[in-house]
Amino acid sequence: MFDIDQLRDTRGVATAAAAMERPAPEPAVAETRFFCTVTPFYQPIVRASDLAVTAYEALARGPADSPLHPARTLFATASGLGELPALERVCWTASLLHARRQGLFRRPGTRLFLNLSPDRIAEPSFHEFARRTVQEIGVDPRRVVIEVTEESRIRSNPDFVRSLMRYRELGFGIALDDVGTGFSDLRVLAEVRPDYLKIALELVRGVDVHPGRHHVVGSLIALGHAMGSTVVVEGVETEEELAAVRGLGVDCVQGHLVGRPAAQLLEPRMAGAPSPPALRRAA
Ligand SMILES: [Ca+2]
Repeated sequence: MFDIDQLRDTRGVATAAAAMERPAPEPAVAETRFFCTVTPFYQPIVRASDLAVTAYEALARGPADSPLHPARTLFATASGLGELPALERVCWTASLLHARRQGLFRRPGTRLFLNLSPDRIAEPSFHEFARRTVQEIGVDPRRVVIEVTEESRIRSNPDFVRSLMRYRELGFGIALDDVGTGFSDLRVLAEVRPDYLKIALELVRGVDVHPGRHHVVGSLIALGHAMGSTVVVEGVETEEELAAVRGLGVDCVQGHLVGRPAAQLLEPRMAGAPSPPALRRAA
C-alpha cells in the first residue's frame, strides 16, 4: 500500500510553477496539489504522409524510481484515496506548464492532447479551472485538444455531451479516444462530432495481416472523414502497420514506431524507434 504522503507534495504547485515560469503568480494553477509528484511524458502524433509532428499527447507518470511511476498505478492509487479530481488537475496543469516551457506552443500549429475523464468533464468547477489555467499559463485553448475515453461513464451521464460542448465553446479541440473499443456507441460519436477520432491500438495491431481489422479500421477512417474529423491511429509498431494505415488514408499516426513517450518533446527520428527506412529519410 502507498501512503497518501507519496502522492501529496508539500511544496505545492505555486512553488514549482514559480521556479519554472518565473515570475508566475498563478492563482488557478496554485489550486492544484502534489504538483511535483507528476512528470508529464509526451508522445508525438505525426502526420501519416511525411511523419512531421503535428501534436503531442501528454501522459502522466509518477515520481521516477517509485512504485507510483507507472500511470496505471498512479491513477489507481489516487482513485483509491479519493484523490482523482486533484490528480487530474495536477496532470492538466503540469502537462501545460512543461509543454510551454519546452516551447511546444512556439512551434506553429503544434497541438497538445490532454486526457480527461468524463467525470472531470462533467464537473462544473473543472470547466472554470481549465479556462483559468490556460489563460494564466498563456496558452491559446485552440492549441489544446481534450481526449475523452471511458464510454460507459459517458453513456451513464445524459448531460455529458452538453458538458463537453462547453469546452469546445472555450476553443478546445475534442478527441474521442480508443474508438473501436469503448466508443462502440456510435450515438456518442454522432453527437460529439469530434475534431479528432483516435482508433484504438487493439484494432491497429496486425492491421496489415488481419483482414477483419483492416476492414474495421478502414471503415472507421472513412466514418471519421465523413464527419469532418482528423483520424489518428494509435499503437503503430511496425512498418507494415504504418504502410497499411497509410494505404487506408489515415491522417495521423501515434505509436512506438514513430515515437515513444518521453519527458522531452522528441522528434520521431530521435524518439527511440528502431530507425526503420521510413524514418531514416528524416535523419
Ligand atoms: Ca489517450
